[in-house]
Amino acid sequence: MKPVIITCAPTGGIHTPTMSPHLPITPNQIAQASIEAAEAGASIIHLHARDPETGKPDPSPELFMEFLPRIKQATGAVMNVSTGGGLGMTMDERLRAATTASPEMASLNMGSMNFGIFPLLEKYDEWQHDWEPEFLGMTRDFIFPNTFATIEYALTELGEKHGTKFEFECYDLGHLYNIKWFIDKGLIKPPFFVQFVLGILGGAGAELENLQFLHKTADRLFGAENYEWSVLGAGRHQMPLATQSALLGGNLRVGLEDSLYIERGELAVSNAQQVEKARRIVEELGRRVATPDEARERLGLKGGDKVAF
Ligand code: KMH
Ligand code: ZN
Repeated sequence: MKPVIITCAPTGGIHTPTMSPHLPITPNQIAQASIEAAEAGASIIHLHARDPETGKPDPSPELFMEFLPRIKQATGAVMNVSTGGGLGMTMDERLRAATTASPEMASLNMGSMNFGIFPLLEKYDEWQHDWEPEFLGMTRDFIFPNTFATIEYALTELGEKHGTKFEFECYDLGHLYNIKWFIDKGLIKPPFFVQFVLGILGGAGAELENLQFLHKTADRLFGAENYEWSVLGAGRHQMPLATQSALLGGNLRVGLEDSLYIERGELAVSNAQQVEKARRIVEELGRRVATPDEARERLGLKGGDKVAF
């Protein structure tokens, strides 16, 4: 089996400051968390930005530009700029940081869907900021829009024009068929990277059977030799699914974007702590962790010297 590509997503746009004192918020904190995660074994860093005062997800390229060069200088890691952004942002807002930074990788969500994070409301009695309960609550009546037109726009504006390659985030079976549609149109070319996202309310549940079926379907649609696959389990499913992926020959993603915990009832004190745990699991299973350059090679990335930061 090939070495495991570990992606770390240090902050995301889903969890809010009340939920953990360890969630990186400021550009400084995001840079520090990313550098530590890379040192612990993550070869790809999946990045969002937040308003440094309120912690609210913020798409401003200026914020990204505060941490991207710092992480690049301190590590060899591949920088992956999210185009998922924060729930409720327009597609233009979601793309702006990536088209400004011209990174080696960007995320791309492969279908429109319900994206319910409102159940988190019940877990907290008090909030640090008013925006937090409003943001979570609005997802009861929210569709995360990723239409064919917007996906095509990202594939051309970012993929074709910047040579950026994607972390194709697939939350359900139909999303694989959407990838296939764009392969047939010539807009997605191998090698490409598929992230199976399991356990989001609105997408497929985090069961092993789902992962196996998605993986089997992807092999059939794309050909196993044409793509790399990875798994992200939301919340308590994070480490169990990461372990399953390592067992099945896949890659994995951890980070506080996806889970705030290191084990049941215990908050992770850092992103690096989750990367270290994932790495221990991988190595116990007889695999090793891929270096950033191995990830670049396998994913066909343009190289860290061809970005705009
Ligand atoms: N937060 C994850 C469930 C993105 O940034 O494009 C999905 C995600 C979206 O990573
Ligand atoms: Zn993300």
